[in-house]
Amino acid sequence: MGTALIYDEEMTKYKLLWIDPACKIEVPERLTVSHDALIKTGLADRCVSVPVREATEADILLVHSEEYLEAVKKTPYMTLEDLKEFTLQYGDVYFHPNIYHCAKLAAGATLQLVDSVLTGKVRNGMALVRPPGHHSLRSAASGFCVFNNVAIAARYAKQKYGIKRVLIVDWDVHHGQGVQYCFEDDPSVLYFSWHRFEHQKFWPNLKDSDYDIVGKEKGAGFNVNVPWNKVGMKNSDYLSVFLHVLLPIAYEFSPDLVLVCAGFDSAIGDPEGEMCASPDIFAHLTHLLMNLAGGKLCAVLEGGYNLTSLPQSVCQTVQTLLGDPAPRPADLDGPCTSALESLHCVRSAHKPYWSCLNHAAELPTADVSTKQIKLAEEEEKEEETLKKGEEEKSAEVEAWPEPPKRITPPVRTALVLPKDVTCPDGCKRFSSSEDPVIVNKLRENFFKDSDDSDALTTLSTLTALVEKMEKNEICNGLALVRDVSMAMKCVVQHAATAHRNRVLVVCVGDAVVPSQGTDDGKTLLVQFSNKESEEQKSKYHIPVCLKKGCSDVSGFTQAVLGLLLPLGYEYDPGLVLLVRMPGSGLCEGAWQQLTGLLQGLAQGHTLVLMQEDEKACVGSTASSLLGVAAPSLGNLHAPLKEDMEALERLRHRLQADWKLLQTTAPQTGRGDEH
Ligand code: FKS
Ligand code: ZN
Repeated sequence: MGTALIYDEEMTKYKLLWIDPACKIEVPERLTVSHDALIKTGLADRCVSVPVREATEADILLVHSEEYLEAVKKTPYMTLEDLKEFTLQYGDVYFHPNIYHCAKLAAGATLQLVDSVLTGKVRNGMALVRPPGHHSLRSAASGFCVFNNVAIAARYAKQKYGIKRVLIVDWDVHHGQGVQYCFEDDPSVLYFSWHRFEHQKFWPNLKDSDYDIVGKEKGAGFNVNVPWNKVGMKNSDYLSVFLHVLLPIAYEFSPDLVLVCAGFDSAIGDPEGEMCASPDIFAHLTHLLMNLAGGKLCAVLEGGYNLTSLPQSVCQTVQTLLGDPAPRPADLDGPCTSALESLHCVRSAHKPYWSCLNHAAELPTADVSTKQIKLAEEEEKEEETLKKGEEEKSAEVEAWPEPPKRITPPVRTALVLPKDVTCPDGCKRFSSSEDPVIVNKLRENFFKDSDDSDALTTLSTLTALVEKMEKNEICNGLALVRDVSMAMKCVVQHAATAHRNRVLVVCVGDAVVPSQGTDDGKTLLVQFSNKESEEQKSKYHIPVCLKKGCSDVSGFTQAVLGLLLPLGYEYDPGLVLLVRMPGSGLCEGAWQQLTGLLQGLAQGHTLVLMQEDEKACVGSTASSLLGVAAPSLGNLHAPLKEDMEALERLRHRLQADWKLLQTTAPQTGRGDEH
């Protein structure tokens, strides 16, 4: 099942016809450079090309008023003077004789994408459109937007396909207030947006964009705003918000469809956003959403005004949708104080609505008045800047390197299986001729006093497989072995001595885990079990105790999102060793989610170890390794209170060593300390 790409040159055929500094950045080249880059990199060729269509009046009326539609309909016949005047009633937008046609195509392209995904023609896709949509209101154009493409698509998916829950992720750097207003009282559409806010000093300057606007009536809790109060946010800030806000809520919400307002003005170099996230962060943002809704994800272009970082970011997104492993994320050194303040505020505002946040830290009570103070401070600062005439501040952006080409290994998934187990489609059975040096070393370490030649063969095969993964000849692998503990020990030992890369070992279930490498940081070991007694021996050995072990899906999922992934991203391993102990109690769906999510690390280099008698799991595990989306976990019940409290304590304890685990800012974090 492929990835759809929807584009039509016609949408480049309108532009600003007069002088307006607010609108001059919204140019036709935004689309051409993005599409050209997809062609030049060969990505476009790998996609299923789907034609655009015009949205019908009925489609547009799903969101907009008849009066507004009638007004826009007249614009193709207006003179330049009339167009200028028509434009004046709205904010930061321009009209052109051909924009109505393009706006119908932009909305229609979005619906074509939704149709392609929901009929199963493709599994996901991206639409490159102009004009964008997320600011437009029921009866008004705004911020370059005429019709609200994504909002229309959400209503359309519900109406035409009976979709129950839609998640809209708006990673554009502006607040999609149009989407928020459209669904603010609707619990079937969860809207998440992060946006440059600067205590309301940034366009569209609305109180409604702050973290305490959580939705109304039945929709309370289904609107999630993350305000950025400083510019210069980086990869760590974005990833922290995904791991500690969006994903916990999204997994609890359990959408049937994910729509992304994919604006790339949140990338480095953008004159509007002034943020510092690198284009390859979009590979991770995309990857992290791809196991929701069974992989049904539609990305729709919104903003993005730097004609270099825009096409780079678009390519990262599309390549990830195609299933290629994401590149190792760069410089994840933890979120900045301002981002932590926002994180803390949103988590606290949403505490009442989501059981995953039930144990999040409270906000200090004085916060409402703080808002006024912060705004005043911001205003003062601005005055000072003006006085000093320091206008050059935004002019200079440090150059960033072009994201390196993502080379995908010739073999995606290699399996080490007993002869009587058939190799699933799309995978390669792995065997290797024995390297006498390795065999001798293994015999020395593991078989001093026995002569188990079968086991020795398995171990030497595993070692060879790890070697091939390190050389990027194979992406990932799965081995069914007789003795999981011994295989784990062997791979860890090999890695700690021979492997140049750091190894993240994720152990699911009870086991005596090897501590090799955890003293010098060559391995990071995270173990999920119900063994209370396990104590942490070093920064690199982290036992996670859950009351019912891994059998409580909610608790396990939250531990993966809020603990394992932040640790994994910060540690940045070159290999992930995922070990499933016999009788771990982890259900198949959660296991597939874990396998899928972990592939965001180490360029997808994951080696899975399972016990011989778990043959039944081979098919589903292999398909997760091949990049097939995990099935949705469905409606999760609330996780156990004690587990969530224990998790929160553990995170708190580890925060000094692992910055990506932080969810509160130093100054405002007093509320949760005892
Ligand atoms: C110029 C001020 C411009 C308007 C910004 C509009 C942003 C539009 C967008 C969209 F995705 F809709 F295109 N203010 N210094 O990027 O959010
Ligand atoms: Zn934007």
